[in-house]
Amino acid sequence: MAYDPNNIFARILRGEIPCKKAFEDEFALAFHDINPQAPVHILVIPKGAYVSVDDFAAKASDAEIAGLIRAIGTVAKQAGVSVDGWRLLSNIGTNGHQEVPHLHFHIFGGKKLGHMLP
Ligand code: IU
Repeated sequence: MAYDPNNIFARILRGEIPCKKAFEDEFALAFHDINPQAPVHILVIPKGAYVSVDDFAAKASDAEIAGLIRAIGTVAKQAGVSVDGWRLLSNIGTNGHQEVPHLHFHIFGGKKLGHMLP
């Protein structure tokens, strides 16, 4: 799938649409999901234009990959979910039910989560 530069998360990155920011550095932006599915539900996205994990793994630099993973760890720690545990999820493509075509990781936490089954 080609990257659409006008997808909603690209527009959030450009500051055209507001978000409830949780964290930002040179590699990543994190913001609270508009429709939270858990007491903590934060999305972490790379600053680069990548559709999904597939695209990111194929094209991103090692620095971008390390930066995004480190940002995820920082966000989880700052959100206070690291002690009791949390879940990291990325939906990919049609079968994965990905709605927004800019790579994003969901951080869920703040309660005992149910088992995750397809
Ligand atoms: P998905 O993994 O692509 O299915 O998840 C997209 C998420 O983006 C979903 O949880 C939405 O609630 C969330 N979201 C958002 O936080 N802000 C928005 O403006 C839009 C979607 I559109």
